[in-house]
Amino acid sequence: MSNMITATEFWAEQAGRLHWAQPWTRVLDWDGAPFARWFAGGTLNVAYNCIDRHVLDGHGDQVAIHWEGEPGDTRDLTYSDLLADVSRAANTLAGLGLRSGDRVAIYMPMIPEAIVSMLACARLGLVHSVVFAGFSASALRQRVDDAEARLVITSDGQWRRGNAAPLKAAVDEALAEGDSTVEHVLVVRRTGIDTAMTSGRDLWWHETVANASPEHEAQAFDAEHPLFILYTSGTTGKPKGILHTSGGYLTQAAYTHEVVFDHRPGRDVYWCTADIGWVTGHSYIVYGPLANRVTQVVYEGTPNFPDEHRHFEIIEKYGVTIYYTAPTLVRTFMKWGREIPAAHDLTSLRLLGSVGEPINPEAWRWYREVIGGDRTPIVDTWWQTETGAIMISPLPGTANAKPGAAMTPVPGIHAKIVDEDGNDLGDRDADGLLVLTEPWPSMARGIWGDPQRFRETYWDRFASAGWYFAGDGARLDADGDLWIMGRVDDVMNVSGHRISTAEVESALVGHSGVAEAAVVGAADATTGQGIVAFVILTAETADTGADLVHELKAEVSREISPIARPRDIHVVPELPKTRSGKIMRRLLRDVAEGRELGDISTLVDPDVFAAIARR
Ligand code: 6R9
Repeated sequence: MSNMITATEFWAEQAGRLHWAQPWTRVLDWDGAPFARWFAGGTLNVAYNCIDRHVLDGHGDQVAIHWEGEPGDTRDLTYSDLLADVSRAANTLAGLGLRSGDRVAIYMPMIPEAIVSMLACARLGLVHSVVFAGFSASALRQRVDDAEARLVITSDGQWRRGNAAPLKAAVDEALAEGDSTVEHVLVVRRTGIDTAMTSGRDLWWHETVANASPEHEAQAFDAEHPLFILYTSGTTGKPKGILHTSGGYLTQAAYTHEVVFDHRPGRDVYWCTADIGWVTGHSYIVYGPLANRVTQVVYEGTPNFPDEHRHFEIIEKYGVTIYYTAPTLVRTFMKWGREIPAAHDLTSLRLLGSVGEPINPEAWRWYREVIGGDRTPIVDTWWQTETGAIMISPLPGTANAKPGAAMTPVPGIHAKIVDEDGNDLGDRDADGLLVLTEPWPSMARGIWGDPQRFRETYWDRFASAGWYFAGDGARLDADGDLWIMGRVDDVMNVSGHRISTAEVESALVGHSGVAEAAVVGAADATTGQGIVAFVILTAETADTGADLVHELKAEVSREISPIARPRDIHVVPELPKTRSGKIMRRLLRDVAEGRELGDISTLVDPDVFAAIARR
């Protein structure tokens, strides 16, 4: 036992990866559990850690970002370039009167200015809330209001499969009605499409940031200073603003990026294909990689523009060594056929990663064989917006990874499988709920504005043990390796995106033709799950049929995002309910997946349901 290091010693050692302006006095303060304080008393600047220190260490000329625009334009940004751009943006934001702790919404496509904006916020102690640019105006408004953002950073438009789609117009729409807390909208010109500017409120990036001073001295903030809010779906219709802070978050993002991807600065060319609108973009494009002095590819567009070769061309062009993507994209590649990757030299790849949903063994094998040339390890990384960083993953040195298994918690992390009542099911042959038993540095510090919901959602279920309930089911096999089985709550996972059934239901019943709606996630060969809705129409609309289904799909796209668009909508006369009025989602899932019906004995009216199933 003598050479065993304690958990706090372990994390203190990991925090030593960062530059601290002032050292911490206490590694973990868990007195206010479940609200942790890590590295209390320490101060640091997150942007300084991601940029300045690399320049000061003589790496200013190293490329930080190989950026590839969808239309084919490219930009290389070195660490010196990044420092100048982030400093300019920080000076501009400070000049607008933004002060440490203020919130900034970032609603942008995958362009360098998006990353620059996040880092400029971090540099000033502003709290960013990145809203995925595929989200609708109303989703943006909801998030802007919840965080009381003073500034929105956006672009005139975004490239999507060769078309310039407006984006700033959605910001105008979002802010049109009623008072909002937004004082300014800062707009990057990306597509050149006509864009209305509201005088006094809206500013062009190229007229402000581009002319600002490239010198800015970073000030250190408390380790627990808020870094960002990121909204994610919960089991209710209202998205949760997950809050992350500075020192612990950056420590674990940097630690995991190095050990899970075996990343070595100056040698690797890394590419994480996520969007910055998701947590993966935060932790594994921006913070972890840049803290580790990465050279990375950032691609603006879709994988099939101008054709299905695009990702493989990019891997070949830049000599990508580490490629991190989602199972849904791997399955899409499978559908396109192996001759597409086979037309390219992919031998630079030495490590592949997967995130966002369980990867089925068939996709895992295809990924390794066809993309990885049967050579590369695959790291299947389990984590969540709430965990901030990777928690469970094989490490590349341990070559025994099993297709489809997330394997074991990374060093420093402790997980268990328990039953509904919180009984520990042991470390072999167990099937139950995944819990995390010890606090970790990058854990969420709460839900913005709603501490009670944070306790209720994650901590109340196993409160006496003090465990974090992840919302996922998992299995420990005979060797003690972990297999993540997917959500056990009403959260769907479509192409790695979390969408709550309640959110889609509320968009559907928002339509005047719909009386009631129930939504389930059904297994889908490409997207993992597909959204299947059952709706009861109001008397007036009951005979409009197919047109209405089409209109309802469009309504959900508009209200939430095209990602949330139901795959199927079934018009039904009745929904299966228990006597206590709960919709029996399990049965709807059986119907949606074309299975024999399970037990329908608890239904109020089993006959009605049998009629639905026959349709
Ligand atoms: C990083 C991210 C979190 C939920 C999580 C789980 C699912 C993520 C997974 C995985 C199986 C993996 N999930 N990674 N399931 N294997 N490797 O995806 O965060 O968007 O918050 O989603 O995604 O269900 O609970 P987030």
